[in-house]
Amino acid sequence: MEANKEVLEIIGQFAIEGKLLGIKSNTEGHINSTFISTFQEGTSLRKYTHQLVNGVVFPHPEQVMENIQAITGHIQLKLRQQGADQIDKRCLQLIPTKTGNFFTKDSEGRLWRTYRYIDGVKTFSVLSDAMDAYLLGGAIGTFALQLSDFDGRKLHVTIPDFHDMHVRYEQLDAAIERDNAKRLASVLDEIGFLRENRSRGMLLIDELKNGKLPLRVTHNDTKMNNVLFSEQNGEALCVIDLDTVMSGTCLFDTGDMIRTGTCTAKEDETNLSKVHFNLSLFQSLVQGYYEKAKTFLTPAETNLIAESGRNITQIMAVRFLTDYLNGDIYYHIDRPSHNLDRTRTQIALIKDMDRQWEDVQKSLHRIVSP
Ligand code: GN1
Ligand code: MG
Repeated sequence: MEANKEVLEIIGQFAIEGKLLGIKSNTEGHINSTFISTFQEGTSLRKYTHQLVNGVVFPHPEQVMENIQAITGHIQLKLRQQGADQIDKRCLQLIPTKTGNFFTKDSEGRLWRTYRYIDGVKTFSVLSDAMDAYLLGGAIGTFALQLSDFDGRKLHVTIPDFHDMHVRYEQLDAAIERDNAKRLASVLDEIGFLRENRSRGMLLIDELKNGKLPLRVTHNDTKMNNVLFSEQNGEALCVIDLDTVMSGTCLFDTGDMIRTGTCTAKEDETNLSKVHFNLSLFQSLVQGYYEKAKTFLTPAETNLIAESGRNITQIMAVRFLTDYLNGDIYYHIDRPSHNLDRTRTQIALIKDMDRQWEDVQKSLHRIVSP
């Protein structure tokens, strides 16, 4: 989507002081449409993030906003109580409209929101440094800790069964059955691999449903580029993209952190010889996470941290392949093979985890059972 007159009109509805200098579109996310504006207020420049929430992915976007308001309020209060510095950089902050709501709707009924833009930060799409991995793990662990006393039952379920592997496999089965995009013949190897791994993939969701894993507040999209790092001192400041905050097992979040933080290539890399699982980054990620989360984690959770990385990589392979077979109706794509490329990187990553599995487990146990 372009930064057109309609976007300008939407931005005008939010309670922002000063003069608009410019807007540009940001194409990083796979789901929502995002614009960054710059305003001049007196002598200072202030930036804002405006987002059109994808109404197909989130059929009840008002509920997404209620969840975000509740958890950002909770985290901001915690930060204030702790006397934290730079609170505006450590938690997303919604900007209200001129009439005091946290969103507005456009002429087609679609929901728009505005956040204060967090400046002076960077994100990673591939990690190479163990210290960054340690800090990333710390940020995800801190997020979980900040919300460990928030009652997850108060949150809306904005995407039902989001991390339910049974449901994701049923969606894949249906996509195979329909073969809408006539792509089935080209993905038989990928389907074979995912079918072989089907029953192992059910472990997390089954342990959650049978009560062996506790229900907590989870972010559900802790991929590495949803963590903002300070450009100034490299500190991991803030976990963003709160759309999928719901209740679940914290292993969904360790899993996505491991999936993205240990992979030596981008999620959509086409040269699979670049896709590896980096064990030393795994160790640093888990160390960083565990130091923050050990006060609340149960043994059942800590024991499954490595498995969670494999599990969430698998669910993403299933979801990308499903979308490829359905004709790319869910994720934004820039090329016809985009969802297939994403599927293949996920499978390559699982295969490399498996090659190193014994060491992965040893590494986990060195950290969690000193
Ligand atoms: C989507 O918000 P975004 O584009 O970062 C997806 C996540 C996937 C991710 C894969 C609501 O996240 O579940 O892990 O793509 N979000 C939704 O890159 O489906
Ligand atoms: Mg997201």
